[in-house]
Amino acid sequence: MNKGIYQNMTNEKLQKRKSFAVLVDPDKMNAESLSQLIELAESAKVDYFFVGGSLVVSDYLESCVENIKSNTDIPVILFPGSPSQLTRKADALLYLSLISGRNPELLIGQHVISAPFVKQSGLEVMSTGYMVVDGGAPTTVSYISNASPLPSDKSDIAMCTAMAGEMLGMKLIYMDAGSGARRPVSAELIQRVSQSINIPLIVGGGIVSPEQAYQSSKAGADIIVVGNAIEKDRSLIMDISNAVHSLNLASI
Ligand code: 1GP
Repeated sequence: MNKGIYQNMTNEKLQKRKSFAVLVDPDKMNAESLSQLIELAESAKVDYFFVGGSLVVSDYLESCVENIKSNTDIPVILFPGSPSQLTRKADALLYLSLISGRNPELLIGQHVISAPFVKQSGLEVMSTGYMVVDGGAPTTVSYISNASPLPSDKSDIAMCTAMAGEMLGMKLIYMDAGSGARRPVSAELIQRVSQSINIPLIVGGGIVSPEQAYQSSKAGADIIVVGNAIEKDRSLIMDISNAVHSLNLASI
């Protein structure tokens, strides 16, 4: 099993190279739509598949991961909304602690419960400071987490939260406006947070156009995540991937 995904992320960051992750929600997939998505992702040179969601109600997660694994070498990283969304069939796990909230269950409680499974799973575990930022509408993640999102105009809070996450030993920071957010995380917030940390910064939630993906990457996001928009329009995979990767041309 691939153990070098985090190493790869930090190498890319050092070289100021940007990456693109497609979020797969198993509830919204069947075998046919998934194989079409994999094909498109291969040709668009997508860097990662993230698999999961705030709430996964189908039992398709494990076979979804297996399906991706047997059809592509693009790494599969679990992005679980709860410990029930874990499978050792993936390559890596975003071990999320909701550091923007004050709900102890999501800061440490669920990790205690999942620790024995995670430890022996063989997954590459990447501790991630997860920051939910207000995206202009209540999202599933803010309801489920029972925690208020970080105000989108308070960049000082975002910056201090990310710094604290890094100093507590988190390997990644993920700023998320929530799936289907009305407003993605602003370029200003991304810029301030990225300038205050040295670990890779993942940004997602409400990104619906290549231009937004480009601006978020340019502002300092190392990995851009898109889910909803691609579910609606598959052709965006190629356009968003090109937009994000266009920033890498200078570093070749
Ligand atoms: C949500 O960051 C992800 O947790 C992606 O959001 O589905 O809005 O692209 P979208």
